[in-house]
This record gives sequence, C-alpha cells and structure tokens, in this order.
Amino acid sequence: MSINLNLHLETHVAHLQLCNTATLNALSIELCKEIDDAVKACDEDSRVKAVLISSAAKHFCAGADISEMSQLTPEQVREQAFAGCVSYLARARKPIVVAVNGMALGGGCELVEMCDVVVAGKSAKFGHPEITLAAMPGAGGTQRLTRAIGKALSLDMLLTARSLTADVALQAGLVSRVVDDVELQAEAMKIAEKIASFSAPVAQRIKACVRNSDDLPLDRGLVEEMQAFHECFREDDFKEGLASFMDKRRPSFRH
Ligand code: CO8
Repeated sequence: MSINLNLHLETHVAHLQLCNTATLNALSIELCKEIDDAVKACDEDSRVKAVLISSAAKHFCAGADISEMSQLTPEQVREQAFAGCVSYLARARKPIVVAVNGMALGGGCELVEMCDVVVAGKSAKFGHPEITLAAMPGAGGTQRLTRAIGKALSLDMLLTARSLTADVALQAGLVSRVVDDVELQAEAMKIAEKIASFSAPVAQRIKACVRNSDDLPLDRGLVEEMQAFHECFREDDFKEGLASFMDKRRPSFRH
C-alpha cells in the first residue's frame, strides 16, 4: 500500500486505483514507477486475467507533476528518460480497462491512450494543456492520440489546449464507452470481469494483434493475425469453446 496507489485482486481482475487525492494523481517519477511495477506484477501473476485502472480522486489524473518537473535539469530528464509511465504500461500483455472520471490531462490523458478499453464517466474530459506551460507531450500524446483520433483533432487539442467532453471523445475514437458518472466504477469493473471470463491467452493474442496494427503494413498484420488464429487450435480452451457451443452449455475456460 502506498499513498499513490492501491492494488487489489478481485477474482481475476486486478484493480489498480490511483489515490493521491492531494495532487490529483500528478505523475511524479515515483508514481510512474509504482504504476509500472504494479502493471508488470499483474502481467506476471497468472491469477490476473484483466486489469482495471481507476482514480479515487475527483479527477482521473492531472498530468505530469508540475512542481517536480520544475526542478529537473535537461541533463536529469535525459539521463532518466523522463516520461517514465510509458516504459511498461503501454507494453503490458494483459487487457487493461481504464475508468476515467473528471479530467484526464497531459500525462493523464497519455495514460488513458496507453490503455485498451476506455470507459468514461459522462462528465469526464480529456485534454493536452501542455502547451499552456510551454511544454509538450512526452509519453505518447503526439503519437498514440493522433493514431486514435487523427491529425486534425489531435493538433486542435495539442495546439489550442482544447479539451474534449466524454461524448466527443467517444465519437472521435479516444473513448470506448460513456456511462453515468455514478455507475462508472461498477460498469468498468463489469467490463473487466467480462474480459477476464474469456480465455486469457486468446484475449492477450487479440490485444497484441490490434496493438501491432499501428506499426505493421496491412499484409504483414494479416499474416500475424492468421498465425495467432492458428495458435488457438493448439489450446484446450478453444476445444472447450467449440464443444460448449455444440453442447448448448456455458464454457469453462482454464486459461
Ligand atoms: N502537478 C502537480 N500538482 C498538481 C497538478 C500537477 N499537474 N495538478 C494539480 N495539482 C495540485 C494543485 O497544485 C493543488 O494543490 P494545492 O491544493 O496544494 O494547491 C491540487 O492539486 C488541487 O488542484 P486544483 O485546486 O487546481 O484543482 P481543480 O479541481 O480546481 O483543477 C485541474 C483541477 C484542472 C486538473 C488543475 O489542477 C490543472 O489544470 N492542473 C494542471 C494540469 C496540467 O497542466 N497538466 C499538464 C502537465 S504537463 C504534462 O503532463 C506533460 C506530460 C509529459 C509526459 C508524462 C510524464 C509523466
């Protein structure tokens, strides 16, 4: 347990809750490392089939810790490859659902961009106000955001500090679902539990194929998808999935 985050295992879902209410989960170097370590631990724990990230503060995350950032020298940021949260979360193997309440700004929006299924409360907002500080994104905001919503809208956000409402972010492709604010945690947990109820190796393969589609030409991506599909034929869960359909019963996956 730390002042920054809680990690609970609820059946097969690991719930990672950002809980630094005093700083609105500002991404200090320490918090970035704690997020990385927690997500890595989830990847290594075979009980965990899906991860849920949420916030216990009034906002999801206010971005990089501005007071810490103001003390860093150019040499320190280069030596530490500062923008730490990018190092593992974006490469995690297991599916990650994120529940966004309030504001997700700067590095906080970049955290969201690294996750897989983005569930937003109706009043959530997404923005990249770095330019107002004469700063810029450093953990994927110019890259993942642009891949998600396209150049026109991402440059509008990045150059004018415009933030998007949950509904606009949904239409734009940054958000997967919008739910009532009061139902956010429960709905996001239901989604994570649903993912966790399916065969874990398949869920991870699907995630890997979709993630790779950003980097691969279509013909290469299609070959990788077909190879991943063929892998299913080696697995007991695949046999169980087909057999349960034929037997008209619920499948019992062993992951
Ligand atoms: N860093 C440090 N402290 C913060 C931050 C922050 N980013 N944001 C808020 N806080 C602190 C405030 O100073 C305040 O502290 P105190 O109570 O001691 O005065 C406390 O949190 C509460 O904040 P507010 O009173 O301002 O709360 P409001 O609800 O009125 O406003 C906002 C919430 C809108 C989120 C507002 O606090 C705000 O605009 N914050 C700054 C947002 C911002 O500019 N973020 C971008 C930072 S730059 C960045 O993210 C670059 C990413 C680079 C890569 C990522 C590397 C990790």
